[in-house]
Amino acid sequence: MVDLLQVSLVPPFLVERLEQEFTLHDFIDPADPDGLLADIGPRIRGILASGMKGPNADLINRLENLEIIASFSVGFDSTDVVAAQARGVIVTHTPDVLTGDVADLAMTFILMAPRRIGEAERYLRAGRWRQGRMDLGTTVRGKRLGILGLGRIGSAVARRAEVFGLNIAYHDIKPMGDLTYRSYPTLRDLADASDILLVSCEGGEANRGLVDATVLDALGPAGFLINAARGAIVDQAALVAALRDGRIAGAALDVFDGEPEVPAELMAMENVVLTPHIASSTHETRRAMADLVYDNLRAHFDGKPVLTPVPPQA
Ligand code: 8YV
Repeated sequence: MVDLLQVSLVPPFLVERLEQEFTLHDFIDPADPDGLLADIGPRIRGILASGMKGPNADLINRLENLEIIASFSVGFDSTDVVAAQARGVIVTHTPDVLTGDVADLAMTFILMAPRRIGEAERYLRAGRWRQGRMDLGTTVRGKRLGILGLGRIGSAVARRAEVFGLNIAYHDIKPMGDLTYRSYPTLRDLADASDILLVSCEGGEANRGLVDATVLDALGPAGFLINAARGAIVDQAALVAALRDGRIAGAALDVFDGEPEVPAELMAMENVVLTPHIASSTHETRRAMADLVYDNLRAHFDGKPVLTPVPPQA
């Protein structure tokens, strides 16, 4: 059986399925990584990774017989793809199958933050309804939604947001062809022209801190920030400061820089919706992601082309 190194937690049903056809070695939190690699390293031909954790260049380069890294995620920022591809190692991810659920959560956030749904629920549960009515929320209909990154997920959110009467614009590094949505040349211009700013671009070093204090100030005191992409795309300290000082109105966040740690200051804020990276966490989507991880590995080791390779990054 082919030997695989598992560097991240994935659902048990994927582990069980893989274990029927592969030998899986647990490398999630190894007590003695060097000792383990000295023992099994030469046999490892594949790595099982996720959006939370993937192999760095050091690990990739120590596995001389590595052929493929299969990530249980659409985002591949946790894996050093450039190092892998430089060595001819294939990297696969799980696009498309999770687009609908991630877009649904982002659309939910777009409604939740301005309508103060999280706050309203806490208000009721705390028994405060008896003392009076909660303050008013803000309607989303007719508001301007700015999308940073109009890829698969950004476009799927745009389609949903149209139904809710939002006016859509975007900023993307790639040309998007003939779209009815207005494109802004810079993220700052987009933020300036938005009531709600959705972060929907790739993670990774190139996009670290892209949404900084100047972008948040351009969004302004009536603006909301939505992020279900990667925490590090937003300068988290700048976001906390902008929320604390009322320089933006609120935020809804599924991802954090340094998750699962979440800044205590954010947790204490009423005008912030917080969820623990659940955008793709449905039974249906997680099964589909698991199937795609399996299918990619199976295809590769059967000598066939993989289904969903990460395109060349360098
Ligand atoms: C997963 C993700 O939560 O697809 C991604 O990029 O971040 C998520 O779907 C993650 O891969 C699970 O570890």
